[in-house]
Amino acid sequence: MERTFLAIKPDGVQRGLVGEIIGRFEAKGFTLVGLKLIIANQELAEKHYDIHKERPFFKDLVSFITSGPLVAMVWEGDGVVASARRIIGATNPLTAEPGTIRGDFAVSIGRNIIHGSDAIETAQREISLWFPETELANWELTIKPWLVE
Ligand code: DAT
Ligand code: MG
Repeated sequence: MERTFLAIKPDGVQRGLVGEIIGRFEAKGFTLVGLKLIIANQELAEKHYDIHKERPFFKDLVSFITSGPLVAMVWEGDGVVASARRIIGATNPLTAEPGTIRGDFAVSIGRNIIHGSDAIETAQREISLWFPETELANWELTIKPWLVE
């Protein structure tokens, strides 16, 4: 079953948006299989954003993501990787569509509330980076027949 890694960044936590954001993915019909609030250390943050290490904003990005608690999550469902990216919206919140998380709640690229894996392979890498297998729950929604034909 397809899974993605999502993280409500420290700005989303500080702004009290945790419930609102989790609620959007629950209401959509995806399944939460991993959830924890943690303050990421430098090493974890640098590994997570490894692909951006040559970018000018890398240092600020790592310092922001480690600046306070974030909510790390794994969500499951058919097509969840791409769908979550659409629910999250464009990287720059000013161009993110209204109705998306970034479009509704943010104004700045450096404070864009939430991370979501950009591809299935990226999701697998990020899930194993943030969650040991023992912290993931293998379960099925009892209402699944009302969600999936
Ligand atoms: P996304 O988070 O939409 O996958 P990304 O992977 O390109 O976007 O970049 C990771 C994060 O880095 C992004 O959420 C915010 C920050 N970022 C990206 N581009 C930036 C820029 N030009 N200036 C400052 N921060 C940037
Ligand atoms: Mg990205």
